[in-house]
Amino acid sequence: MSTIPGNKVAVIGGGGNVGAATAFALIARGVPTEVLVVDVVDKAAQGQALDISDASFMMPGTCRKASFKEAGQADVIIVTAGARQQPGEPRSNLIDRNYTIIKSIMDSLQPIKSTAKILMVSNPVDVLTHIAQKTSGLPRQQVIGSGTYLDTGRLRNALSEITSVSPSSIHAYMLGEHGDNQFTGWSSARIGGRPLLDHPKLQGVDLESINYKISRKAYEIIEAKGSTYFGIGMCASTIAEALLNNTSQVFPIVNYVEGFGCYMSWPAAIGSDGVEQSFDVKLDGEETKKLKIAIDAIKEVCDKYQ
Ligand code: 6V0
Repeated sequence: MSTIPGNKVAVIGGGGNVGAATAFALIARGVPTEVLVVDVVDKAAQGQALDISDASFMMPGTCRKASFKEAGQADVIIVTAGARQQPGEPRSNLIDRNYTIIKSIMDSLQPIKSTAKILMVSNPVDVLTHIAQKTSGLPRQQVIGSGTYLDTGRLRNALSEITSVSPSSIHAYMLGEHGDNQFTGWSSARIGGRPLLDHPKLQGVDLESINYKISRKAYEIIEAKGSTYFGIGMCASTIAEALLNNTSQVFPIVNYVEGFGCYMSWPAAIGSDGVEQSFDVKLDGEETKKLKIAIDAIKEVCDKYQ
């Protein structure tokens, strides 16, 4: 099939589980894009690209292996490369290993297309988004991370089971950090225009146990099958589609929040220029304390990687 101008998505680390799930989701969801699979292990990229291209014949997208140089000219560059968590390991442990990998990737992609958007997925995603922005040379607005979008999906699924309302009609966010310092914005959550916590089926429900279950879900999956990839693949492909199609959709993604002075998982509207608007979420006293803990934790690590 011929290429689709202005719709090129590169997946760096596409030879691995998350990269392949992301590339596959782009094709399976019918995003009309040319997906470029790139990996330091060339054979892994080749294998995944060939396999995914077999799934593309009835869809508008195409998939093939590509070089780092070609990926640098993509419209959206998704980075899933790097070490993953071992069973029981916190995401923050991955920083030293993945810092070196992300820096070398940004060097290999140069010169990066000036209008490209980078979507970081590798963990710890909040800090690695900061590092990708510093090392890519792109403006902050064009460098984002998948953040707590996946955790927000887990939250909405859990709330949907309790309230019997579709997850897409539950306006609640996981915020702060995609990691141990994430928290739920309960006080700002809405359902049908009403405060979520007023819903009759949520009366007497232990909210902390919902939070705990969500924050542990990745650990549970890793314990059982070694890694998580289908959910995040769907999230990354959805964010990429919003960037390509200029939809101005709001996601809880890692973006630079001026008021906090750091990258943070926070609701933002995104389109073809990257981040268009970041929102001022109302928090209660307890949530404000949790936000401060998340900001301090992210800043402490980012300060070491200026
Ligand atoms: P994986 O299956 O080991 O794949 C990683 C891939 O990266 C491999 O194919 C490597 O060859 C490749 N790679 C390593 N170094 C480079 C390099 N310099 N250039 C290009 N490719 C390279 O791991 P998996 O896919 O499971 O996880 C990848 C990353 O995603 C990890 O950091 C995970 O922690 C992270 N995840 C992030 C999630 C999120 O919500 N943000 C969710 C799940 C996993």
